[in-house]
Amino acid sequence: MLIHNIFFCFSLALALPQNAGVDNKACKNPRIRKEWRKLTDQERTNYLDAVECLYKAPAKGADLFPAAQTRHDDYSALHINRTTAPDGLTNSTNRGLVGPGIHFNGVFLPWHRYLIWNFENTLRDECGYNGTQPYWDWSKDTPEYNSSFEKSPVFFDDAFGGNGPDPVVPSPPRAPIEGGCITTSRFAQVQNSVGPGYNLTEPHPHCIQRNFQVDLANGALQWELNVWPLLRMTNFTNFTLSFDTDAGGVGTINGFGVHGGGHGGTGGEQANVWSSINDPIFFMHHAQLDRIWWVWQTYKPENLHKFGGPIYPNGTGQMTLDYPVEMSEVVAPAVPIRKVMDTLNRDGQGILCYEYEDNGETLPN
Ligand SMILES: [Cu+2]
Repeated sequence: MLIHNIFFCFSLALALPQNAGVDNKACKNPRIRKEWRKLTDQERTNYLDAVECLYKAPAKGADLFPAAQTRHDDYSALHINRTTAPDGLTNSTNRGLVGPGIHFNGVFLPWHRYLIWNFENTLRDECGYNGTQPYWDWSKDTPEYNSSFEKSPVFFDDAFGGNGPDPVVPSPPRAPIEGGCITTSRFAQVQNSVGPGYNLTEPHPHCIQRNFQVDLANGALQWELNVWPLLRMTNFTNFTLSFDTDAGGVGTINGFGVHGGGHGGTGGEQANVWSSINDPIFFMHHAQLDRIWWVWQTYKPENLHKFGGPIYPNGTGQMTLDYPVEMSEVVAPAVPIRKVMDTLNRDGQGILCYEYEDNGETLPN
């Protein structure tokens, strides 16, 4: 008992000066993010209204990325730009970045976490939304739950619309995996002007294309088969890189992890590493990926501050918590990775304040 008390006083004395004065930044009322199916009809409508609002509001970053016409384009341009330019498109006209990018490296999960946080804030600050970013637990739409990808309620007419029925898409330029324009839901009207692929210089208005790859999705997006192997990992580098490999080694689709399973399974522009963000299903999918990281961080407390991974997708370099998570001037300032590690900002040094609703998901032993 005495030992316990001494330890308690000692740790309190250590903790107090460090945290003094930053209590106001700590997260007191976290936003709770819910699965699409757990929202009420009104909550779903409110989210869709807010996203539609971004597709209609004018861009703030047209001088940064001349192709951007809408506020949603600001976000798409940001993702395209940070994904870095293909060879030959790195000139100043299109602000083509070279460098490690934001996929297949250490910053992948923190970057997309911070992106979604800013997107959620923009929906709330600029489109009158008072809810949170929902997530799509696609594992519920696989044979594991006696369902199948294309039957997901996210693809309903009153949600994000369905498949692209006509796989032939005319010019302007196409995504690498072509698909048809979606014809259902309010998003059938959307015209995105940045992309497809790496296009930031001139508006190329185009529809949201999809091209479902049902077998790929059903094989790559099961919870116990594909997510449990991730959750069992004890090393962050292995954990994050395994979002893009067949982590279990037993999945039916070799080489596709849960990240590519959602993108490639939806197909069309969603399969484009640069401009997948043009499809509103992007944020639903990436919120689920962020949630998997959150589950990993919370069900074993020692995982909360674990971080690592290469700087470059080819495996070179070592990222640290000081590496910047960079947005664009019309979205949010850059922050070091350490500030987006804890969604509940328990040390008062971070910026986030949300968590995911516990929906009774099973966890590996
Ligand atoms: Cu991305």
